[in-house]
Amino acid sequence: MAKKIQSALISVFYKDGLDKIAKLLHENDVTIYSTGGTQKFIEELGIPVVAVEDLTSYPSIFGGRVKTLHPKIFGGILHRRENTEDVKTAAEMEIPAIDLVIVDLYPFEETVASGASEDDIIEKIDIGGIALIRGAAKNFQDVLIVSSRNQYDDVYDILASKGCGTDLEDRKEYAKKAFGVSSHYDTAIHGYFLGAEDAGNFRSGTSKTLRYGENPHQSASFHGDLDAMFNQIHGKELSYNNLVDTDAAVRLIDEFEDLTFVIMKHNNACGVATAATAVDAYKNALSCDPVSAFGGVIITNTTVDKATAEAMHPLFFEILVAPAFDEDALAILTKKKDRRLLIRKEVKTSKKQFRSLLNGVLEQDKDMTMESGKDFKAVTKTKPSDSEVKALEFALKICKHLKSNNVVLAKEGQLLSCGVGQTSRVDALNQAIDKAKQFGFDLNGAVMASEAFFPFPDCVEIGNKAGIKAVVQPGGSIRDQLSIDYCDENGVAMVMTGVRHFLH
Ligand code: 93A
Repeated sequence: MAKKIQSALISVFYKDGLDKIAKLLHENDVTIYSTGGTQKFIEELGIPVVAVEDLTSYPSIFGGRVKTLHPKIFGGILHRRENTEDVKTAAEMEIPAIDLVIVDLYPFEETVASGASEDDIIEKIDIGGIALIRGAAKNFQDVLIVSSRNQYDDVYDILASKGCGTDLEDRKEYAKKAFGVSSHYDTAIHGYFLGAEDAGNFRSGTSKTLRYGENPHQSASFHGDLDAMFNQIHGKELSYNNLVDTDAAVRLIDEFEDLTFVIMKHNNACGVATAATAVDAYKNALSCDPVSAFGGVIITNTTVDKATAEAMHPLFFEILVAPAFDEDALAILTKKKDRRLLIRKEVKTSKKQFRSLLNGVLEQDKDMTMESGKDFKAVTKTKPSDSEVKALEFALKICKHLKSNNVVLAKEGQLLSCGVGQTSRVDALNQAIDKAKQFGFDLNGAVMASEAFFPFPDCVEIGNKAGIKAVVQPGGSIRDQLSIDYCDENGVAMVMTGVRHFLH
């Protein structure tokens, strides 16, 4: 049997949509208690309201900071209707039973997103409202909690169909939603205090529904603040896969200070080059693997000029991210309507990384270290030349951002080929050598980088036979000496970094 609601407390920030429910309650003789602004709104509908102040005999004080925080309110919500002691105390203290609580919290996240001052943001931390939500949800045995304006329509339907009554099942369901609302709200506040770098922007940003997930049958959404990072000036909305690729692209390009172009495909680089001009960097990046570049994501750390846009225009690519675009470059690039063009803004991102798995979430620090020539420990008789050191530094930066197991083959300023995501390092190397040959690169004098140690000397041997003359790897295998011995016997220079860069 549905339990008829006798009295309700309504305190909402956004009043829109409240009229239907308020009228229904009034038609069913429900006593409505309410706070200042909400009271005014309901009274203007011609519905009588008891002011919270009249119930508590206490005014709203401190600019509204304390308005519902009173035992008559919380006692009315929390006393157990089946407990004779509770009912007796409520009667003695003239505490009325409140059976329905409708709250719409101060818009904390919207206020943060609007760029408001800290004082304004702090004022939008709802205290009374969150306590009402938690109190009413705790006492779901007796009370129905409506904790967001998004719930008005569904709650209206329930109440209308049950003569303004509710079942325990309804009340428990809405208690569950209420704790979801309160936990999201407090997490957003926590995120604000932590700051974006520590928390991950998703904790304080907004949620955006994506067209679909990794595949069309998967629904998906993004939680965070993309607008803070990018200004999309052209093209379709970013998809789930676009976001994943863009993230990988951003991480890789951020390794480079020199003028660089990166082409990403399915989270891995299929072209990276550093050059004196943007157009050369682009062309060299594309030449690495023009087949994979089809449908890829391109990112650069320099302004895209007309010459580069002309070189790029024939390629079908999903996204181009750059710090700026020249007007005449834009005129060319915007000729294809679906192509997404993003201006990247200078914004710090989270130092943390999260991944959902099993029945939980993994959290770790992002891989923020990068070794340069001064960290290289030469372990072979042959030492790398200055230009080989530069090529090794370049190769290692790419290596760090490819799926394990990977091997990178490069020369100074240009990725020649890579093998990625293989279950053995030998497979990764063979893949890299095959691809380099496929696209016409001569590996003589090229360098090789590996994100983790060589467990056997086979990689240095295969690499050397393909023309590799210098190698960087972290070292740390119990069989390191076998790889070193091979290099010494064959005049290959090898350096170790001591730092592994797995990426899974
Ligand atoms: O400042 S508060 O945290 N102090 C309170 O005691 C309190 N009680 C309700 N904010 C409080 N509320 C919030 O006021 C509600 O969550 C709602 O968002 C808003 C409704 O105020 P009004 O009816 O005056 O527009």
